[in-house]
Amino acid sequence: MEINTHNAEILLSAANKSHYPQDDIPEIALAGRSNVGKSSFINTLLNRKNLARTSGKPGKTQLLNFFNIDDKLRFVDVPGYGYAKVSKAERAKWGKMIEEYLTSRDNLRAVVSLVDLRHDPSADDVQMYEFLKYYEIPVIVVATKADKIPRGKWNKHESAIKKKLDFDKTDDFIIFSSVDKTGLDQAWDAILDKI
Ligand SMILES: Nc1nc2c(ncn2[C@@H]2O[C@H](COP(=O)(O)OP(=O)(O)O)[C@@H](O)[C@H]2O)c(=O)[nH]1
Ligand SMILES: [Mg+2]
Repeated sequence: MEINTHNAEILLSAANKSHYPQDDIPEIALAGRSNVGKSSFINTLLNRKNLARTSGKPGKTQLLNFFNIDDKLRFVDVPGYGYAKVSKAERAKWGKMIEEYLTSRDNLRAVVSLVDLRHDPSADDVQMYEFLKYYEIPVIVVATKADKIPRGKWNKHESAIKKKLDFDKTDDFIIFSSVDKTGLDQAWDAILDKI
């Protein structure tokens, strides 16, 4: 499929089902802990400096943000998890919103699950991955900030992450950097393969 990535815009923000777009355009959702590099990933894929806001204030976005890409594909930015300063009630609301989207959305083709290549996945990362596997949602694991560790150590970090996640070999695993664009083509290939 030919997609003009220059033709990208934020479409709407949704708190629940009633706000989701109603059509058959395929969606790729993006999930990860706050500060993992999710907004940077979206900006890098769409070759934009600041379409998805990269902010120093994690946990601010509490809605599902839908990005329209050339009327052929949507990215759905799921608010980051694991932000300590969020109340229990807010966390529960967040959980319900994500669960509703992930378990009921027919348009959803795959979830890009972002983890930091430098660190073992957090308990939240593992829980998210298990959740996606349970609901048989295809996952593209994107390990971010690869520029921060030497190339010679990438394999070791990849293995550690896969072990901790109990990684399913039918999923994709992509080492990524929004600084030097490592993994950019691979990420697009994996996404286009799912839609
Ligand atoms: N070195 C490096 N920094 C990154 C990368 N991706 C994101 N960052 C930085 O990590 C911080 C959080 O990024 P952001 O995209 O806002 O994360 P989000 O909270 O997951 O949306 C920012 O300071 C980014 O500049 C990357 O690939 N390499
Ligand atoms: Mg963000």
